[in-house]
Amino acid sequence: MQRADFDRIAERLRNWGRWGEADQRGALNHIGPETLKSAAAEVRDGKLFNLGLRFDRNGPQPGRGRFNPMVYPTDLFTPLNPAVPNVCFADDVIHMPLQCATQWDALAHVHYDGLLYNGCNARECLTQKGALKMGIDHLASPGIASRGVLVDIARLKGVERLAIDYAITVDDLNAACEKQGVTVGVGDILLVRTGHMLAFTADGDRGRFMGLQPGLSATCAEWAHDKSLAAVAADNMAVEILHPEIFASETPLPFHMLALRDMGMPLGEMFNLEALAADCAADGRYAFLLTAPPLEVTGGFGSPVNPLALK
Ligand code: UVW
Repeated sequence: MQRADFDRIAERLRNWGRWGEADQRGALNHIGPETLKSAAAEVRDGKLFNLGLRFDRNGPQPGRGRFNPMVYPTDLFTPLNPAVPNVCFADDVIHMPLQCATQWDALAHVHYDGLLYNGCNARECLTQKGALKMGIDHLASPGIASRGVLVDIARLKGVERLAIDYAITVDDLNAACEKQGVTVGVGDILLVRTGHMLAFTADGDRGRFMGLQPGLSATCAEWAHDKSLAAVAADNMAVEILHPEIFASETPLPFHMLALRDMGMPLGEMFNLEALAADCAADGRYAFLLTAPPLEVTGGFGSPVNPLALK
């Protein structure tokens, strides 16, 4: 995408000031009491789906840059009272990038032209102590829960997984909603299934999972804006398509920039949608209650999350 085209879209989508000059929650402001009540009303069958990957050494990171979590016991068989040695506890510590597996991107995660969401100056906000503004803590309190809607683009296209160079279009999103008989409403969180997760969970191919991948095209940000979505999450690493031509352009990661920086819309990555998608296809219900609270890491640029879908 040429920078001039990107700028035209960015200007139309920009939510700066919409929820006040001091706002740090962005599109999550779309989630009001009505959205939460409609989300709760989607729980009818008592079904629960865990959309998170495990946090351990066998995670999706292939070993360059970000790494997989390392968990060490710090106490094992430690007596609570040395005088009573048969009553013990175990504790542990984890060393991990906040971005290594299923996670939310904070609004501070990306920026361009020196500015973050709501016009925050990146040089002033992004510090060695973390994000002084737009950190994940602002998304974590009071948390992220809403009505979730799954759009299964792989199923729409009749494939197990999309080809790695497939860019999901606005037409695809509309066609999936129509085929699935679901509408998205104000404050909903959209979950996009590409099938790319299977490169990791079925094939164990971390390099492929974290490499070039299918995902949303930049113009899908306009759809998300016009639908007043609160957040978008997907089963790949980047939500958007990762393609060499886009990386080489003037606007690498354009969906990230439009969503996080211009719209203030959080992105959820590496959500494992396989079991949920199979169930949605079986019962024809693609909407559910989604709870996905980030950890309240002060100034964090992201957070691991263990999202749950309830139907
Ligand atoms: C980057 O790689 C910058 O972002 P993400 O992990 O959010 O895709």
